[in-house]
Amino acid sequence: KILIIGAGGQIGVELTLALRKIYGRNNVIATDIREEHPILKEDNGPFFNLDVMDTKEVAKIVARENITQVYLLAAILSATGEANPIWAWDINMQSLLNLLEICRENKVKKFYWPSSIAAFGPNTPRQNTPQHTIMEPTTVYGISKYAGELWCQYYFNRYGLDIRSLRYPGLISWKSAPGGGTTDYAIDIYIEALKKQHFTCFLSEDTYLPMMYMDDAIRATIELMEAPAEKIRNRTAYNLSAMSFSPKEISESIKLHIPEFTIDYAPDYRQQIAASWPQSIDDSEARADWGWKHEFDLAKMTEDMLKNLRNKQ
Ligand code: VAH
Repeated sequence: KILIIGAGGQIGVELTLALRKIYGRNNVIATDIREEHPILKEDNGPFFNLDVMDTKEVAKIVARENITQVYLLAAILSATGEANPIWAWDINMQSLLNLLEICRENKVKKFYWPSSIAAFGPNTPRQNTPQHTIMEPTTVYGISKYAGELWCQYYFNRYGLDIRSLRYPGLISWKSAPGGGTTDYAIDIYIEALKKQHFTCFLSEDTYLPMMYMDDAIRATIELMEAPAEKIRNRTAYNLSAMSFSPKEISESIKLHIPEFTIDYAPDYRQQIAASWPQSIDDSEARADWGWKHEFDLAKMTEDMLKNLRNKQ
């Protein structure tokens, strides 16, 4: 059985639905500290309220439900993390350490924990950022993701725990709300374009960032987890990429569908977070090792986002 922790989050909701399609609804247990997400309620699969920091409770569920795979998606993201650094570090790190120990003790077969391009920093080469390069993240979220990658590699090397991870770019989705990220302007812009035909962007117009449509991110996660263990060369986290764009470029792609759409820019504290991250990512090792290939570019994503957001209204 599969346990998903943080199943109510931006990635969690869609990953839960996707895994249930593959493994069967009752074999994928969704948990979250918040009450069950409406989309999961509708899906009517197994759900428990669970605080990832309650180690005893987590261990009880893993043992009682004969869990063989764990997806740990609970985290405090970059923008929120900067407002509460110690709290964000504690949650992001202690949750991972709790689960690494529980998975080791219960001989869980596979463990997934997401990293992020936030694990890179301002000294990292910013174009086509390589898989192996200078890290030195400058946000608490990024520090926790880089430290977490090294802990994952440690548990693989020392205990043989089959842990896998991806350095997600900014993820764009319409089904579930984002949670305090710096890249979330790229979600809000679509919602505001439909509602008000105008958007005030908290990043400057030429802020290039690596981005990915959620459909691609979910497929990448499942393809990574289903690849034969011997193909996995990186036990920190794989670089993963689809596209890079700036607020100016995404607004142009929206104008093709909503000609009256206008945008203005009011960069805030999230500008320097974005400025510390790469502008484009080299994911050739993911493509070579387990056949990664993205499907959504900016035009295709904009079309899909606007179509789905219109239907959702
Ligand atoms: C954030 N969406 O903005 C997340 C992600 C690369 C960005 O880690 O914090």
